[in-house]
Formats: sequence, structure tokens, C-alpha cells
Amino acid sequence: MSGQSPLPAARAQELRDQLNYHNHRYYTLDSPEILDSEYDALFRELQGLEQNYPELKRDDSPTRRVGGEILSAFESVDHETPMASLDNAFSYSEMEGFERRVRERGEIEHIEYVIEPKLDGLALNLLYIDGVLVRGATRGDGQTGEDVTSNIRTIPTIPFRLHGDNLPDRLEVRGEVFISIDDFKRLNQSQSVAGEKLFANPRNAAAGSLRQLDSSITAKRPLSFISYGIGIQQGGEKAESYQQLIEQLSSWGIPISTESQVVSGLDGCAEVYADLLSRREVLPYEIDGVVFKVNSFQLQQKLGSTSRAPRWAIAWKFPAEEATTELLSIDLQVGRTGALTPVARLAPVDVGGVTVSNATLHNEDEVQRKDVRVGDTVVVRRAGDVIPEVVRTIPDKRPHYTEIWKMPNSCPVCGSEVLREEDKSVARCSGGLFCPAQRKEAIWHFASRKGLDIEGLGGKLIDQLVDEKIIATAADLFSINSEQLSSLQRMGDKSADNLVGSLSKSRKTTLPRLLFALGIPEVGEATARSIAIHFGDLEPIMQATIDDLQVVDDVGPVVAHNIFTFFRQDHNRKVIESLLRSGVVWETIIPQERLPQPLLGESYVITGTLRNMKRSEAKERLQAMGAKVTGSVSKKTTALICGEDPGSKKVKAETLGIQVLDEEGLQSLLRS
Ligand code: JCF
Repeated sequence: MSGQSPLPAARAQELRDQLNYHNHRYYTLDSPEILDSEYDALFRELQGLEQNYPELKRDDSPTRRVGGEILSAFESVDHETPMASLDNAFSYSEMEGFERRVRERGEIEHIEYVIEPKLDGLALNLLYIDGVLVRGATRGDGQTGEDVTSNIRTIPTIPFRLHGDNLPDRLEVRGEVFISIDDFKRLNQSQSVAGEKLFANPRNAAAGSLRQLDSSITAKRPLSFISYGIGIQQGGEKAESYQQLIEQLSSWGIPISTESQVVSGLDGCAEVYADLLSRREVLPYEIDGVVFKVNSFQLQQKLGSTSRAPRWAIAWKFPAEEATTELLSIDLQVGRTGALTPVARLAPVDVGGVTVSNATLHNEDEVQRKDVRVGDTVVVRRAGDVIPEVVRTIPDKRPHYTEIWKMPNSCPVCGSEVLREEDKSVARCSGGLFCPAQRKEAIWHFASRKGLDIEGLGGKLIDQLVDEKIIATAADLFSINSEQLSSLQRMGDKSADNLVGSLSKSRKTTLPRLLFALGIPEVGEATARSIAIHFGDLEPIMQATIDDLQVVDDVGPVVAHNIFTFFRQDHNRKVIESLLRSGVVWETIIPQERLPQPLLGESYVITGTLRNMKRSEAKERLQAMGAKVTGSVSKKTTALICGEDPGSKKVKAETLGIQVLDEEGLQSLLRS
């Protein structure tokens, strides 16, 4: 025969073996030995042979994986041995109960368990006769299922033929059919491109795919399979433990869980449970708990089964992450920085042991993307520590009266205009100082070091002042008296007096500081300074048009619009009036180039406490006169300006022979 091509039958057999082998390497072992193009060439050669010699077609031919058989209904099949289900534990104490029963019935103290993640898919029963896959059936009621053989033949990880010698004559392989999370996302993407209905979750997608009457559709769905045991076994090597069994299945070419491991006792079980729960969100597939099985088959036998489920296994379920409920209304929550978050108010529903009646909808775009409407029945998800969220609606349950939700134009708390920047998903209330929801944050910003720099007024104190209704806006700060302060908790007379003192000092400020302190969205320290220098005083800034504002370096259309809008709002003007009435003052800025610069080229350092002026103010005024103000004394320093309690800088200045000015010296310098 040499030199001649092999007989078609022999070649077909060779191709089937090769293709099945490479299929297993590619899908189950994830380690291909040949190129996709080489695989395709072998595949087409076999397809050609089968077309020319239909008598060569076999059930275990890889060409069967593309599907094609169309059924009118699924036939019923009896499982060779019933498919048990699993008992569930929902808490540590239920798990403890299971473990105690195993120890008591088994009359043994120390027990080994094999654990595996509980996949959220569908149970499948495969029948192999003499190592060849002959049937696949759904679980059904445990006794009788549906024959889905032509569909499961399209699942690439299910071998048509088992590997190795000493195979059982008859073997039922049980496991879970599922779709991985990545595959699910891709599937829904292509459903969406094709204008087809999206699947709600991987489990539904897997169920829908497995129960297709046209197996060529199933072939296009990315189904996976992982085995967790057997039914009948006649002949072949018999395992003595569950661990041995799954290793044996794996050696025959059946995919098993990569997370499977042996643990000892209740402590070991609790440890892997906690570990898998913590990794739940990063696993490649959805799981709803952890399965624990007594490892020893001898002990399994001794424990036996109830009518429903084996006594040697349990599923310790994770807390449910999702529930459905009715969406009663969509409210807006105003954050401390004015960010507006749509929040779903829900008919209270239990999600994993916690009653949920509010869930976030994140932002306007998300509401639109999910098309969530008041009146919808929605799926709520609460995973781990994260805030509950609305995942999706159930379109079939939508009442006829619903309306598309829109972000309102005005803040629900203060009525200010709602602004949304281009390319950003957050909408914000422009109320700033005025909006009660933003009050504390706005006051804190107002008093901060770059703002009016009110010493001794921290976040906790602001909380107290607002909560006790002593102040409502930043302007109210200046009418606080020491009695009001002393009445607060943890506030001594001395600190009350100090704060009143620093408040009165902060009244005298600068225009850049005031402008920054107002908290106009996107107006930071540098922008505030540029605008202040350009316009010189507050009144022209308040009158400026968007075009006027954009003349300033640093100010683009968004910032200009923010500033313009801010000063058009009545309540903001009121806060400013009230600030003026409380005696907040600043010097008009004479544009830099028109200012005399008598100190140009000179360099100063300021140290110690000044009695009549803050160091930052002294610094600003010296800078305005052209001087440089630095942080450390060197030979180049013109003079050290020295307040009370100076530190090492004074010593250094004296050592270097540098002039030292006291506060009077500073005053005359500033008058020069
Ligand atoms: O992953 C599963 N859903 C799963 C189901 C895992 C198992 O080890 C199972 C199962 C159902 C029954 N074991 C049995 C006996």
C-alpha cells in the first residue's frame, strides 16, 4: 500500500482522532499544538470525506460540533441512575449542623472534604458507552430529563471519546453547563449588533442555548462544561475517593474545576468559603456558593442519601446578590460637592439578608442606557460592601404609563440651575454656597487656607455650627459671638475667643481669596487669581459677560459659563451682599503693570508670628511691590522680617550678617 493514499475509512478515522485530540488540547487544556489554520485544513478534509462517503459519518466526528440537526421537540430520557440535588446551607450554623451530622453518622471525628465552587448553570448528564459519547440529557426532575445530544455535541470541551485504556463500559458523567462572564459579555454584544434580544444573565443565556431545537444555533453559543461526578459506572477502574474520581475524569479528557481542593474539618470548609466569597467578583464565571463533599467513598456510602439529596454533600450558598422589586420613584441626591446622583426608591426587598429600599442609578447616562423608568420592575444588586444598584429592568413587566426619565434642570434642594460639563457624566447643582446640601462643604471651602483662611475653624466645628443652626451660610460666620461658641461641646472659652479673633482678622482679605472662597465650580486658586488681577474688583466680575470672562488667560468657555451662571443666581448675590454687610473687605487690585515696584530685585524671608497681619498677607503685599519672598535665609536675602517667637532663621540671619526687620520695619517697608 505504500505510496498510495490510505483508504477513506482509515483516513477518516485518523482525522477524527487527530481533530478530537487537538480540540481537547485547545479548549480543555488551553495548550494547542497546531495552528488554527492547520486544524481547519484537517477539519475540511474530514468534511470532504464525509460528503463523498456518507457511510463514513460517525457520531463522534468533530464535524458534528457545528450542529445542524433540527428537532421538533426534545425526547425524554431516563437517567441510568437518578440525578440527586444538593442540600443547601445558608449560614455558618447550618454548615456546622451538616458537619456535626456527618461526624455523628459517620462515627468519625476527623473528616476530609473536597470543595468546589458551585457554578450557576444547568446540570447535564452525559452517557459514554465504551468511551464514546452517545447521549446528553438535562437533569429534568432527576429521574427523567430531555435529550439534548445534538446540542451538547457542539460544546467544544465535551469529548466525543474518552482518552486512555481501561475505560468503563458504561459511564454517566455529570456536570454543569454554563457560560463564562467574558463569553456572556461578548455574546450579548453580538446579540445587540444583530438586533437580537439581550440575555439577562449568563445562566439564562446558557439555559436558552442548551434548549435550542436548532443545534446550529447552540453551536454559536459559547457554552462551557465542568464535571462534578458520575452516575452509573460499569467496568473500568474504580476510584476510592471523590478526589481520585475527578482526577480520573480529568485524565479521560473531561474538564473539571481548577478550584477543587481537599480541606479538613469545619475550619477548613469555612476558610475556603470565605476565600471564594472574597474572590467571587473576579472569578471567570458566576457562582452562587461552595459545594462540600465527603472525600472518602466508603464514608459517603455509610452516610447514604435521603430521598432528595446525599447526606455526604452540601452547598453552602452565598448571600443572594440580586432581587427584583418595583421602582417607586427616582429621587436626586445632592452630594457635598453638588454632584447629583439619581437614586431609586424601591418597594423594600430582601437582598442577601438585608432589606434594600434605595439603590443607586449612578448618573443620567446610566439611567438612559438602562432605560429605567418609574413603575418598572427592576433587578437590584447588592454585592459585597458596595452600595446597592439597579442593574436592569424587566421589560415584560413594564406598565403602559411609564415615561422616560430626564435629569431635571434645577436642583431639587435649592432650585439652582443644574450644570453638566461636556464629556463628563456628572451633573452638578450650581448653588454652591447657597445650597443647603452643599452647605458644610461650601463653608469648609470658604474658610480653608486658600480661601478666607479662618484659623481654628475645622470640619468638625463647621458640622456643629450648622447642625446647631448657628450658621446657615458662610456669611453667617462673621456674626458668631463667643457665647454661642462656648455653648458648643468641647469648646473652651479660650478657643472660642481665639476663633472670634481669627474671624475678625479674616474679614480683611484679598480679591483672589474671596473669589476662590465662593466655590464656583472649576474656579481654583490660580484661575481666581488671574480673574481678580484682570478685573481688579468684584463688581466688574459680577457684571462680566461670558465673552468678557474668556478674555482672561486660563478661562475657557466652561469656566466662563460657570462664573456667569453663578453670579446670575439670586441667592449667590444675596450671600455676597451679606458678606459685604458683615464687613468682609479687600483692596482693589491695581493691574500689576501699573503698580509701582519699589522692591524689584529684593528678596525677603518672613518668620515668627506677626501681630497685625498674617504672614500670607505680608507675603502677598511684598510680592505686589515686586519683591521675592522665599522660605529660607541665604546670602541673597535682603532682609529677614521677624515676628514674635522666631526660630532658627533669626540665628541664621544674624550669623550671615543679614538685616533683621521687626513688624514696625515691615510696616514702613510696605509704606515706602
Ligand atoms: O457546580 C454545581 N452547580 C454543582 C452541582 C457541583 C456539584 O459538585 C454538585 C452539583 C449537584 C449535585 N454535586 C452534586 C452531587
